[in-house]
Amino acid sequence: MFPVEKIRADFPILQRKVNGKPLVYFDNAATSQTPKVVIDAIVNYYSNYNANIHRGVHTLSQEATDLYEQARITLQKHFNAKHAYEIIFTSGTTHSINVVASGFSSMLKKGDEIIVSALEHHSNIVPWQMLCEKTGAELKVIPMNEKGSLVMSEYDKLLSENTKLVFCNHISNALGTINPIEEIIKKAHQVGAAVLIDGAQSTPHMKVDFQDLDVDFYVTSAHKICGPTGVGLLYGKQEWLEKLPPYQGGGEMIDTVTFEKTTYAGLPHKFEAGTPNICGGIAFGVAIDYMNTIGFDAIGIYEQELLAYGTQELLKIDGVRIYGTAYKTSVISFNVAEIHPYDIGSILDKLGIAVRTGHHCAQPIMEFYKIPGTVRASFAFYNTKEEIDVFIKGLQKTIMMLG
Ligand code: 7TS
Repeated sequence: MFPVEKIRADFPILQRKVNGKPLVYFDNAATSQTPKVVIDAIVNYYSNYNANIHRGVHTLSQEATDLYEQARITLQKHFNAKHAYEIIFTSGTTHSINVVASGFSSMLKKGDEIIVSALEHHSNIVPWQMLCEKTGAELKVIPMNEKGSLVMSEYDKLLSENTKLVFCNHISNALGTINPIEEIIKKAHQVGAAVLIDGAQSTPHMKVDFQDLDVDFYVTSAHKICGPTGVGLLYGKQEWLEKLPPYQGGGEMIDTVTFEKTTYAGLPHKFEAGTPNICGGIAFGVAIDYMNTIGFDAIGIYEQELLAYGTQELLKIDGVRIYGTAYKTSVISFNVAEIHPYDIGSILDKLGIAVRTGHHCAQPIMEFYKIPGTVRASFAFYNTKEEIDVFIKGLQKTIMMLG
């Protein structure tokens, strides 16, 4: 049996009340909650180690540097990167994608093509559009179908020797669809294109192996995986990170500076200009260690149980339509008859139930279904079937009030 009650005791926020009711937190796809070990690591860092890193001769600086670099190794091991210097700390997924998109602006020209999927978060669309505007490259889109899956036969047709880059999320934030990224990566490589996978929604639910995937770039945010906000990772294969120019200039990312010429530091420092989120990086490592003590296989199985139960109970309610019915993680995006998702979300909040409503930064998906948005309930491994029961009762009450 999955020890959910023991796990829940690790998360102080799950004890609080919202609007006088026990919190039911079903907005995990937006951000996950933080276990006490991660909170303690943050307090411990600022209480005992706070210093700038990589530059001080003094003890605090050396200890902080060791903790930060140890966190990089934790991430390297967890994601099976070949080298620790292929793990770049960033401020999150959005930052990581922008580093790569901006880096490619000197490598693309008119006539080159970039492929994205129809299931992307805006942060994996807009930077590529900006890149196309700068370079004259063209953006092509792998379409989706009614189930919320990518139409892979269309992907085959889009690929050509003009394809230079392919970008896709591992899992859609709006629908939960798990995309066939192994196939996407393999086929892109057959035409010589590089692939970036947005793992913001996959890394909280499954163990990802960068070398096994043979992926060129992989990005995620710590705050989706029980870590703090403002820190994330950019993984790149060594050869790609060496080819890519730095994103920002500043301290920490140089080798030598004169007014005539600056030479850049090696990896990973070339991409880590300025004082980073030191505490965040350390806490990111602690979060990954915490998740591994529970185990990603166990987490995945338990979350699938929550998904199956939640889907079954939701479909008993008249007028419910679920969007995205493909192979997916624990996300349920739905609407009830003609009721506006915002109204449902607002009343659920009064009952202590947190869901997200709206387009989920994935407007093209909403356009596909011709809807303004959905209500999204997204479950994590610390949620329970009892909470789903509270949510279903709350939703029934909401529908009665609005109906
Ligand atoms: N990519 C995907 C697939 C995401 O789900 C998100 C955040 C991002 C990129 C951006 O991550 P950030 O940490 O840089 O902001 N997704 C969501 C969401 O679904 N609701 O709120 C944020």
